[in-house]
Amino acid sequence: VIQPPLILSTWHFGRIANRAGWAVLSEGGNALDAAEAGCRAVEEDPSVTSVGFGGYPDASGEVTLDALIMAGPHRCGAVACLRHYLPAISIARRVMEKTPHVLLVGPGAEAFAAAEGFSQRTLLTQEAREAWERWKQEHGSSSNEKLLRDNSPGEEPHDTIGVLALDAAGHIAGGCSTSGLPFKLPGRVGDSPLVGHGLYVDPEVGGAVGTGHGELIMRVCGTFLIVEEMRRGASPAEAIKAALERINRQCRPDPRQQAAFIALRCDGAWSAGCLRKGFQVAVRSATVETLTEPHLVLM
Ligand code: SD4
Repeated sequence: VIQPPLILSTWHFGRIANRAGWAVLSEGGNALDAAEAGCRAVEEDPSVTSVGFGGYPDASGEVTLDALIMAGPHRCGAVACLRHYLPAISIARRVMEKTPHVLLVGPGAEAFAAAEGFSQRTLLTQEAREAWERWKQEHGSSSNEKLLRDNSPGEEPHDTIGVLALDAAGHIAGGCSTSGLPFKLPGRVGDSPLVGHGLYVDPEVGGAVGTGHGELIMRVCGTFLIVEEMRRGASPAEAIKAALERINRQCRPDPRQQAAFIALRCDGAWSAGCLRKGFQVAVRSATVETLTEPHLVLM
């Protein structure tokens, strides 16, 4: 248990998110603003090739973004398959605040972003284009079926920024943002923009965020499952273990596929776990600033 305020973020670039989010929390700001600021900082960083600007494109060379922000069942918004606009997390927040909807996709999400005053950006960097061209030379003539098999993330970067924040007033919020699996089939949407899959937050209980192979997480409503386990009294570690075991038992992950979760209860108790080694979580509070291994590696 860590005394709030506190912020947790996925992967090594979670430190970038935590720096931005902590600037909000340490000034007395709220958890929702911290989660948004954290995701936005990683989206704007071109060196992160799995999120926002600089993210790897889909099989057709188009960068498409998925993002969700959530403070509770009555406060959530998302975009999926969003092209040409940043920050996806802030556009998701506008969906939450300015529309009666939860999720906007593709051209509709882009028209909404434009109407909200966001300007078009080029999301594909030179590095990402070159990576796509290399991939295309190897796989370009493959059938869709083969593509689906081959674009499982091996050593390719494929990591979502996922943030959970708890502010000094005890409010919890989360955000997640990704360009999805690299070289995915056009139109593919992952777990990240879907409530209860890539992210779930319940102000009565806590929150959870997922990363890794979205198809694994989506098949079990991964983060909803974790929050419901915590509602029934499971610790964050036990709740994550239940979700990872469910994935392992029912989704038949192949040896290259990862799934990882962070869970945070409203009292500041937290945990992280993953199917296989490689996942890290960044933690920041008034007394802690660290990038650490998860408590559980299932296999
Ligand atoms: C997705 N879960 O689109 C995201 C990508 C990710 O580590 O987090 N990879 O499937």
